[in-house]
Amino acid sequence: MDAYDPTPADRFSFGLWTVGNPGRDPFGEAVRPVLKPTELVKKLAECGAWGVNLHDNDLVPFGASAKERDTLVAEFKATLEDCGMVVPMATTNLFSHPIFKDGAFTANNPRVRAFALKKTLASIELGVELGAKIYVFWGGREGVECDACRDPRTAIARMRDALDFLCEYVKDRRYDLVFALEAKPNEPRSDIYMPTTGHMLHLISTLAHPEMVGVNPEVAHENMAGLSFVHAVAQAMEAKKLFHIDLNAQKIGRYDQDLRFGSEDLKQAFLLVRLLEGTAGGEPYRGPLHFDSHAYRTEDFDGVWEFARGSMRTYKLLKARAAEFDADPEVRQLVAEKRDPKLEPLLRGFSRDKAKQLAALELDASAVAREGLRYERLDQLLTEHLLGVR
Ligand code: GCO
Ligand code: MN
Ligand code: MN
Repeated sequence: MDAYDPTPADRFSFGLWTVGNPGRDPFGEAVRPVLKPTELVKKLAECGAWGVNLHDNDLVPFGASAKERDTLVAEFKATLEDCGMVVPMATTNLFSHPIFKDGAFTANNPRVRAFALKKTLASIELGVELGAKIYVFWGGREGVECDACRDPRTAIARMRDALDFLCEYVKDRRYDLVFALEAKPNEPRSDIYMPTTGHMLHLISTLAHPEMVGVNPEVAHENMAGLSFVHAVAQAMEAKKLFHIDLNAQKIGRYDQDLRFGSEDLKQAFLLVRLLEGTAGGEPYRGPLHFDSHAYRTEDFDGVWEFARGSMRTYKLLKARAAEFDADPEVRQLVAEKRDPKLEPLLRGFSRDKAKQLAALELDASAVAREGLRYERLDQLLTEHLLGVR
């Protein structure tokens, strides 16, 4: 045990579908047996996790009777209690059953949309019963291959209708539950609607209850789109909409790899942890730190628990490195904000007078442009902190 070993105070969570993933892929069968949800909870607790998240069908198989459901839920709750684990987030599987082949809330057939809503209502009940405070919406199949099948505006409107309906439901039931929307650009569909966190942030601003809805950005998904995950998360934080986060790793331009957090692009992972922890002085994120990732298909169950511990340790290692980086006097000096008490008041809060002063401003653009900004030094310092030599 060292300072980087996870404890429940670190707020780390895993999905049942993550450590429980048997390693099936489009080209090959499962390489690991399917463990019972209660077994997964016990092992996660042993690894130092705080929470476990689930889709409805990770716990209650599709089509189970009410009696079977209640037995499974009771057994699961008892195990959570024994292990001191919580369920911070729950979600609905709206992608596995063939009925969802054309999407769920955005499908063209109203019977599919009705089934998706009905399934989500039941799944919200399950989540609330297990104590979840966050409900994630990942529109796995809310997209197209054949784009001519509907006007994309119709898909957006249908998604809005579903979210508005479900917000009202939660309010009507007086549940202490918020929604978090998770974007993904593609996979399993060729194109998924509202493909980035930015798209989701805009959709939220058009909802009937925007205050109840935030985002659940995922490292892999923003990377698949070739975008900066750190910037997406920062925009969500700035908008006070970072309700949840899916941590993993991904190479740009590949299929959704869902790799162990920090196992690709350590620098982005460092900058992400720095942002989430507020070591540079910004407001930190205080929600669950969820790993939505899978162990390599090469692993047996020892490898899976190695993967789980590794994910959490890497986060804590990066948190320590980020704190040291931001405490480094040379770094502080390099990132210190330039001040200009005469100019700064002109830059905020329009008035005709300020516009006039700006028009009359005498500024030697070439002299300003000649200054070197020393970002090479700053970036090298980051690398040296990351590699543990400073
Ligand atoms: C994926 C998604 C999912 C969701 C999960 C919870 O690419 O498969 O990331 O893992 O996060 O369905 O909503
Ligand atoms: Mn995810
Ligand atoms: Mn994913």
